[in-house]
Amino acid sequence: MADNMDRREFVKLVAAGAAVLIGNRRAEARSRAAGKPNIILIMADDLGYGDIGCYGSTKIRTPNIDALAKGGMKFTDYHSNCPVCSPTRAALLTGRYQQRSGIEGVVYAKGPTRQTGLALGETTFAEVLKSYGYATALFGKWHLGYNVAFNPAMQGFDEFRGYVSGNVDFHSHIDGAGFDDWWKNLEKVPEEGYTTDLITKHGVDFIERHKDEPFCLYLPHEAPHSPYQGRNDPPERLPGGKKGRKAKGQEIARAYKEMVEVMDAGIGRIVETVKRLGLEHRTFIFFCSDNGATKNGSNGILAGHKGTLWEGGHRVPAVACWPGRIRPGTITDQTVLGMDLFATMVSLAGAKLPTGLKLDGVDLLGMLTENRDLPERTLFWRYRKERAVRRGPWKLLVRGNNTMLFNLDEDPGEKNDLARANPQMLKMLEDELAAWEQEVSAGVELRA
Ligand SMILES: [Ca+2]
Repeated sequence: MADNMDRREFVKLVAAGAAVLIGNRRAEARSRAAGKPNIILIMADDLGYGDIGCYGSTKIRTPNIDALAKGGMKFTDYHSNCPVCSPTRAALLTGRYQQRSGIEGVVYAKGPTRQTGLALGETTFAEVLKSYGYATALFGKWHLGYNVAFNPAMQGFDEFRGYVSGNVDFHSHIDGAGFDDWWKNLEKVPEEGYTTDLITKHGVDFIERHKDEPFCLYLPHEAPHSPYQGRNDPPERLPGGKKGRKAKGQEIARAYKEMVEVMDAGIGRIVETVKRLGLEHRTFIFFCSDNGATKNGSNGILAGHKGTLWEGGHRVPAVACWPGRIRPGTITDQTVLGMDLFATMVSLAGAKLPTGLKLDGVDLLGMLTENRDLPERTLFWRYRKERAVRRGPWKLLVRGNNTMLFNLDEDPGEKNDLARANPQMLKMLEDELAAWEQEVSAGVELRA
């Protein structure tokens, strides 16, 4: 340090130099990513297999999601990694079974899990895309840690507006434990409005600001998760722990329908923005749910609901749209998991995985754009005392002491247990499950 320069000036100079270096690196990455497709990943919360028009709902109208399906690909066998929120999101963000990051259950607003979250050492798709020059944002629900140390801004998202808990009051934005939960990056910054509308507003604004560079926009919606509130319903959770009026009976069905339809209209505004800016042919849009519906929604022909490993707990709607790349009106019955999206997004961005990072999910790009078959694989779910294994049409389902086997091609409603009729298949899937459980519980690192 020069004698005539005080310490503060010196620190300022070093900081300015570092900022220039970081800025240069970002600019370099941005120029490398120029011309790469944009990514918009939209996820509903607790939306069931029978809850939208293109999946057979006659009660709820979803013309905008239906139009994405018509213009692209509809999945009949897409699954969330878990039948509840946080583990599904851990798998989606990391591209690996959530057992590897230790997020096997809901990160609750109350109790000891409030202090936990997705470890910063985990690599998220946002971090990979950001390092490759993508502008990244998350508007909506995080649910992978309450503490600011676990904030999305620490996990690769340039911008975050939304909530970190499992759900907030759609109007007051108070979480289930009574805390205000509306953030702008690392700070709580309140914002007036209906959660679904705010998510759409920030999404539209982000696309407009980033129309000239590749972006990855993640929009995890709150709809149709409880509390059941439409745009004009009163808040249920009030400041100071006071309780407002809560929807009951028929009001729940009415609010549920409105919640899905307002989300659908918001998706319409996102698509309209993409089209208006001329980005339609270079924007990949993926829509899915994070787990099956509760008893207040519909899982169509499927058995069970959120929180169970019956198909209704995790087989959910999913739609991909990318004009010019995905053939319109395609319906696929290939088995896909939420954790596959990481590898897919990295692939379509032309990016590379960080050295040594190995994903459980597979790249869907060839399947999406050329209708190629995915490699044969065995897939696993584990939640509380339930286990499920899929190989082709076969599903092993373990619920406590009850072990069942179904052929989902013939019996998607899981009514006809074939465990006794097909002991070889049962044994094979049980053995694969035991090997997988040993691998993930032994904490065998996938990093090479
Ligand atoms: Ca959920």
